[in-house]
Amino acid sequence: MAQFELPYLPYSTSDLEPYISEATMEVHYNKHHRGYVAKLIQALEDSKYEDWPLVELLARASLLGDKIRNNAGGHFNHTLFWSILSPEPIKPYGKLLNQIEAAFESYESFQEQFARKAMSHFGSGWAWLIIDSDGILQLTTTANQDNPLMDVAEQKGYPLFGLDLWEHAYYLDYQNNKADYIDAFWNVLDWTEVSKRHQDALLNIASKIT
Ligand code: MN3
Repeated sequence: MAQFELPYLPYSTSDLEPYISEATMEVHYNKHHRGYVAKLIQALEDSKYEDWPLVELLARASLLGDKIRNNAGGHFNHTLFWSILSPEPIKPYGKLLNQIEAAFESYESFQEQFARKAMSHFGSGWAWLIIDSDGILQLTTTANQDNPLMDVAEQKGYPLFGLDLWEHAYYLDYQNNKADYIDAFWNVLDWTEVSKRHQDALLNIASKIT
């Protein structure tokens, strides 16, 4: 049996209000994410990929059928998404803030460029801040449940954070006002976890160079 499970949520489903409602979190975490996990396990049964770790499934997504690709991506993306949200978010700081300011001129300009990237994405998908294999910060989007760790991604890199652009992530709270949802996101994005991911990525890149 494939060992995947719905991750523990480190806050309650009502804690991100008013930015993300309890109703949205209940459907999103308890229904959508639970569904991705169940379908991933089901799809892996009787496939030759049953023992593969999640990162391996993503790295070789091009080999997999749509059902494994979509649900492995769905599980990874949502696990990351819950981990970077917090009712008491820490603002950007330290090395990552310095790198953001160097790459995007200022934190405000970074937010604008991220929002523009996310708004320009048509249909379901995700908007990402990634760090590429050269250590450069990049903004990118992926369709459906794809992500920048997949071999099929146009722009590859290590995701520092992602924003869910599926309508199920915002329609109950913002209807068609995707821009308001993106604005609200900054109020619950916690840079503690994002900075930890940045640190891990830099160490990983350095270990490959030296
Ligand atoms: Mn979602």
